[in-house]
Amino acid sequence: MSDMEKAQHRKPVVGIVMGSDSDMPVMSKAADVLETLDIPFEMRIISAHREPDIFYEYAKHAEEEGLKVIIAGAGMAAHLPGMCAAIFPMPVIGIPMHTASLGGRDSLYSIVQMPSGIPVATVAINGGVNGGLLAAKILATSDGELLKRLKAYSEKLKEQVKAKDERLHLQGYKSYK
Ligand code: RP5
Repeated sequence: MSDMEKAQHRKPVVGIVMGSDSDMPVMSKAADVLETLDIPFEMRIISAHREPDIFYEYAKHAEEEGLKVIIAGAGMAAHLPGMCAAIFPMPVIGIPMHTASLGGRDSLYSIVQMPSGIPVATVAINGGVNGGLLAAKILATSDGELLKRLKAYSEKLKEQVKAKDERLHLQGYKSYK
């Protein structure tokens, strides 16, 4: 089996779940981060409201399936992350979706305002990248190799900003592209 095939067959340790396929543009950013950092993940579309029975089975069995972190994204009355946290015993990261009617404040408040005892680590509205990174950082607390990859990722961000600053210096702000 080639290295690529082996990687594809590794058991997922992160579950990415979203309430609707309309959440995909944001949730795919979390997936891209995990892929970049070589973390095996699975992705599901499961609605806590529209199919509560299927949702319950997912959350109930996530631990025995080997998941260590769940990243849950939802919009409007966004109960998916909180209900994952109520059932799954390990960390749940919530990603509130931007919404047309209330600008995502509905999703944000639904996800962040959890009652004591049931935390959801909530990132920014549409914060797909940070959702993925936070999951990686949680896993890196017990994985030195992953921590090295995360440090390299941060270094790359720093280099990108430095390059922009240099371009600004060379081009001046009027012709900065
Ligand atoms: C939530 O309702 C989903 O997470 C989505 O953000 C929102 C709207 O869903 P659709 O009507 O686009 O399927 O459950």
